[in-house]
Amino acid sequence: MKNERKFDTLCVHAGEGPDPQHGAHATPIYQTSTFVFKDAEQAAARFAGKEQGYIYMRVAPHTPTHAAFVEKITALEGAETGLPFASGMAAITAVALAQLKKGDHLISSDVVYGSTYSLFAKVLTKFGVEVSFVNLADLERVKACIQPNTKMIFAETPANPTLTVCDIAELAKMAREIGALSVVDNTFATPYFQRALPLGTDVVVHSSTKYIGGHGDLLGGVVVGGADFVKRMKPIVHTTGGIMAPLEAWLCIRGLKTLHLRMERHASNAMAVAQFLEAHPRIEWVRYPMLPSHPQHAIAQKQMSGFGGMISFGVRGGLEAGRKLMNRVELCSLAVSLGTVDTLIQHPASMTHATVPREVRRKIGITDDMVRLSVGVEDVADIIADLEQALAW
Ligand code: LCS
Repeated sequence: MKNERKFDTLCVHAGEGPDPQHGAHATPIYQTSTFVFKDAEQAAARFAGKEQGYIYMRVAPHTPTHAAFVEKITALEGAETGLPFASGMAAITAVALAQLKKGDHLISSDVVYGSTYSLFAKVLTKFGVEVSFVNLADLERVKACIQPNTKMIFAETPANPTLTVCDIAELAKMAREIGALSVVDNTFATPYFQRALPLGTDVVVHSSTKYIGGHGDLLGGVVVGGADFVKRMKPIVHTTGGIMAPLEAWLCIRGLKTLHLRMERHASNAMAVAQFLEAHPRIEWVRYPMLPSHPQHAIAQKQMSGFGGMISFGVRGGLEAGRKLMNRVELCSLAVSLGTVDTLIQHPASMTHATVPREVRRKIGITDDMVRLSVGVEDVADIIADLEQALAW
């Protein structure tokens, strides 16, 4: 019965129930570093993995608050289990460390969040991992990049900030055929609009800082997937220690309770804003997966049930015009991050993707004129009015 419940019901209820000790309705925050054992035998059994239970906050399942968050996001993604992290970057790092070793080859989307690019290009390569950045929307190019030592295909879709979309099912199939791990960063779409695991992907990662938390007040990450891979990740997590804090786990639980409501509004607002921008004479181009002008519109329609709240666009007049717009907005906040209830505007080339070398940015379409908008859940008329006044010069 529990597993048959609909997505919106799982958002509200999955992983939660009255606390068995006092009947608290909201999941309590277990702010404790350690747990007291009944006796030395029980402690030994827990350390040996012979008895399930809590040990110490760094060790999975961490605390009951973490366990509730993991159970909720696991239910929403259709996963077996998962692990919570201190940030999206800690989550991606742990997946890479669990899967890759010296001499292995990683294929990644050429467009990824700036720190993901740096992790792959500058950190993993230091430890002898080979990395190919490829446009994953071009399956022939991906096929041509496969090597006998390819052990992981990492897809960010829709990608930050170009909103490039790749075919999740085809990439998962390709990875399976060569015995590599397929990973999808589902931060932009969330499980409300896109579920990669039922399409064959092995592992899904999120920056829960974004839509999962939803209110711009936490930093977190999460990995979900099959029990075998998560089990393989645990020694990495336990020794590197980049786990989520209990308050953050609780904020993620609270955020997920309204994920379905927020995502609907983010998406309908974003559609209206994208259409407004596309028709505006000062706007050179707009990238949003719902628009037929999006290069992978058909793939987005096939694998997503909605297109989210992220838009990128260019203002006629290039970087200077984009700066002018960002300096003139009043309701929108000039800030990085995304997926918050309020609308955020930023410039990828000098902010979120400044660590990506300029020639790489140019090649993959992170142009200097690009402005990125994370459309919030305000009244859309106010968002459009703000952009309109900011573009009236
Ligand atoms: N994956 C994606 C798709 C992201 O957009 C980000 C952060 C991360 C992973 C890393 O997550 P974090 O460690 O920050 O929780 N993206 C950001 C952005 O576009 N602006 O600021 C952060």
